[in-house]
Amino acid sequence: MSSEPEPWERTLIVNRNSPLPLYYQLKEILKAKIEGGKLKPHERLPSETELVQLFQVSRMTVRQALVELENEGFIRRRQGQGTFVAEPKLRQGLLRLTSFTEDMEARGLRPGARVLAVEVLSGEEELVRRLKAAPDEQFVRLERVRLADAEPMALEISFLRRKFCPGIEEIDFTDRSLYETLRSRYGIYLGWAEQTLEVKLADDYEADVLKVKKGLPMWRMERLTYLEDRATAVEYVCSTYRGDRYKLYTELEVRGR
Ligand code: 16G
Repeated sequence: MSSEPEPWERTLIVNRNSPLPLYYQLKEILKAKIEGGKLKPHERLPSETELVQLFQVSRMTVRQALVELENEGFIRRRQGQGTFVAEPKLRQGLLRLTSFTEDMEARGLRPGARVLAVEVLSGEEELVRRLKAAPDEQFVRLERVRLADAEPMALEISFLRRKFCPGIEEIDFTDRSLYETLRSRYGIYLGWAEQTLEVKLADDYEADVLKVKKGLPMWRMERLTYLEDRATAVEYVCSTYRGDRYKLYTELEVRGR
């Protein structure tokens, strides 16, 4: 009657003599199962009560481990349904100037957007300064929630110098790439960008539009995008990407080799 043991039976027991807190040990054990592929995306985790019994720890310990695993994007908890292993994070390279649409298509995901606002602005000193524009220039502000297979991934607020794309405020960007539109309709080829990255916590507004919990760690990216001359800035973007769905990737080289 002996069959393959359940993966849970082989579970490493938390070490009570370790200086590491029990919740942390439990979290690391669960994380290792997820990262090692023993627990697959969408698979259901044992309930809180079952975890209490399996690991012989308190309910508080289990809860704290689950809260942190959720904040780090390893699991999803669905009200009334249980706890499930999340999809692996999307790996976003930092070296190529790509559009959201290109990034999603390269991964086999369907790109989309929910347009929250489009407006024409003028007399914006801050934008004039950032984009090195003339003081009387107009800008188009486009605010979108970006979707991957209908799941909200990021909030993007783009400011475009209107003189390069007059009338762009009339276009519906629900199912359309901004960069592709700049190329095909306005003959604007973006060639270079500067980007900064910071960490922030989701505020009320971001939590609401991205359907995440307030306080979720987020990547905040600011991008200034230039024409191929690397001198004429066309777009300034402030984006907030979900920290639980993205990991950033870069390559490093030893100098001088
Ligand atoms: C990327 C860009 C954003 C750009 C958008 C255009 C960041 C960090 N990067 O998400 O600057 O506006 O692509 O995407 O936000 P689209 O061509 O699919 O509209």
